[in-house]
Amino acid sequence: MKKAAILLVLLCATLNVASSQKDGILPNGNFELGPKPSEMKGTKVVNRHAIPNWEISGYVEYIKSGQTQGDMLLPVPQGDYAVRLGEDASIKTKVKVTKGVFYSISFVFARTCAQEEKLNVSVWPNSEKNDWGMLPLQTMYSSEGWDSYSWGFLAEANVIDVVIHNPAVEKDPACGPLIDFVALKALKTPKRRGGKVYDLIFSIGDASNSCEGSMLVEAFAGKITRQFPYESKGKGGFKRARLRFTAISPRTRVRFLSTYYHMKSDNSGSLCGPVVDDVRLVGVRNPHRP
Ligand SMILES: [Ca+2]
Repeated sequence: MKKAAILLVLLCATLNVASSQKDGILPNGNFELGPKPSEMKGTKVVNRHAIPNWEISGYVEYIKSGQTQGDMLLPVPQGDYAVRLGEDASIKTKVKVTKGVFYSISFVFARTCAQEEKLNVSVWPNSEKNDWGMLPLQTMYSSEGWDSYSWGFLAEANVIDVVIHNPAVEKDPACGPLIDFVALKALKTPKRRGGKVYDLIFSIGDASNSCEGSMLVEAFAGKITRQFPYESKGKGGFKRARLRFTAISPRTRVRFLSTYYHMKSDNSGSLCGPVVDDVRLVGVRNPHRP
């Protein structure tokens, strides 16, 4: 009896943690909880509310690790299950956040058979017109066959909808990307003003994964673009880089681009590239000093 009581207390504690969103994975953001067999037709999910914590629309499949499609293994990025977004399909979840705070939403995806895939990440409510993240999934940079993406947004309410949508109209509806491990993180943002000078400071390096060669990272901020070369031996290492720019509006888009294609030198045929890390924004008090 005592054991049962302790178990109940633990269970309540767990439920309490799950109901208010902290930094990290969203409730069932790894899709390990799935539909009942009666809510699926083959791999296709047939009930909008069959996946706990999520609402689906369109051709959504629930994929178990090890599953194949023809000769192709469908790589589940994390755990035993992931969802696959087919033609014009989307998944949506409600998240408790803090109004006025910036967040980044991240997820892991794996491409399957479609050539040019894109995912549209959006949140609701959103007072800004045409403000969503259209993320092209064109290259896989990790040898395991999946990669992670993130997108930043401002929470305009204390409860928001997060939507991941595959806008593609493929000939084969079952040809979309696998999605897994959807997570949210609150971002600390410095107060920014138009006309003020900032330094964008970051590290460029390699992941010690046999990705060798002359690499080039282009950084964009405000009206400024600069190229930062990095010689990679594929054995780890990094250098610090700095881009000084003047903010032209209260919100400035910052972008990094890897200019070249690289392949690992281990004959795996995997595409790879430079690593950008530890990005900081620092206000410059005396911009005329070097
Ligand atoms: Ca999973």
